[in-house]
Amino acid sequence: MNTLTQLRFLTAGESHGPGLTAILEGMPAGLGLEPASINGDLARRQRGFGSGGRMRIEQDRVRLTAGVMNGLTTGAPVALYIENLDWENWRDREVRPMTVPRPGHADLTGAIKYGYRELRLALERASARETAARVAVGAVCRRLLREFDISVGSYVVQIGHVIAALSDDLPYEERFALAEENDVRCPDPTGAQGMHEAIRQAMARKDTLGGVFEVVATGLPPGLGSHVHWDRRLSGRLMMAVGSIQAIKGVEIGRGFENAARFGTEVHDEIVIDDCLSGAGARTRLARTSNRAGGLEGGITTGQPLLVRAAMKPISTTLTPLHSVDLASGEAAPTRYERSDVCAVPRAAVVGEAMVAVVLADALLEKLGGDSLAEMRPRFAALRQGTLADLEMDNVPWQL
Ligand code: EPS
Repeated sequence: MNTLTQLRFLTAGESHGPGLTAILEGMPAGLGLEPASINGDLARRQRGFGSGGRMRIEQDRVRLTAGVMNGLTTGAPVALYIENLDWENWRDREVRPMTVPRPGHADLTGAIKYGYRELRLALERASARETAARVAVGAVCRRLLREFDISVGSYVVQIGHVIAALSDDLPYEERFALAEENDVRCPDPTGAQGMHEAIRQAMARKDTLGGVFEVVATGLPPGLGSHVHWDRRLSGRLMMAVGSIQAIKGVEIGRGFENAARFGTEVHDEIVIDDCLSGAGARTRLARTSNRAGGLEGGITTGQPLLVRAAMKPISTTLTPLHSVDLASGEAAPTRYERSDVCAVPRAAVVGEAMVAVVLADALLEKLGGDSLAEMRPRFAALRQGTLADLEMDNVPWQL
């Protein structure tokens, strides 16, 4: 099962085991790759108000153990390893049996599927600890995108009932920068205060909170993805990748759900001639008056910013017990608290960036081909950009 066409990546590792392993296959040769650029994203994933005690234990750092020589990718699989510092607290320890499944976690469904006789076996792999490995892989893909001036950022727009007030005029790069300045990753300072307070209240009432984040990619060329087959549409590929993140329950491209309540004439991004570029020597370009489609039409990039929005459910490990059943006794039993987070939306946004970066790097490789960065560059420069000159029409009668 894979939504990628050129790249492949696997992760392995348990939440409280020795560490996380990832292998990324299909990266072209010649890409400069230092652990520092990956560690920056790993650190960003660890920040955020609402985390439990675990984030005070971990200090995620990557070890690049294959596919990079002399600071450059070789085209061979890139192997990445992140140590779990918490392992020291678990190894050789007698672990308390876990027999009461938490509603919302994979405890029960995992045990039904795999026949586990101990629920922790499901928890260990279902845990969002695995997202550290995804962020490491995403950071490598982001390095490739950056070579073509494509950037991917994110910010939080809702936590619980608190919704950020963001002006449509606020440029994405500014949103990304503002999001780095507070512990809920929200570009609206007032909204950020409200979100921080909402998480604090959830802590006080021994509960958890979800929310919504946006991931935006800028600098994309038009023409990535395809309309010709269901599994080649970039919209679906992005939705699967982001929807596969732990606790994500809804993914939309642009304002998908909001647009569903509007007339078509209020939704579609009208096509105009960009006069700024016309005149002697310049090629006339087509432009849009809005970007409600979120940068994709027919499952293909339009060249406008690509916007993916994701809804995260409240974390299922709650300090206030929920009704469940003790599978050992067969009796009704309250859930027992396991150390966990109160709100992970600010951190999930960084994971969303990683998954979007992987899908976009894959789509770029699909479009350009190439075993090395050097082969990709001239092909990128030759891509159609949606100028009138690029789109000559036959304009004669024809037959299907
Ligand atoms: C998680 C539970 C918590 C989180 C963990 C995801 O871990 P622990 O049970 O060790 O306290 O902190 O996330 C991470 C370790 C991480 O790196 O993001 C869960 O049950 O999903």
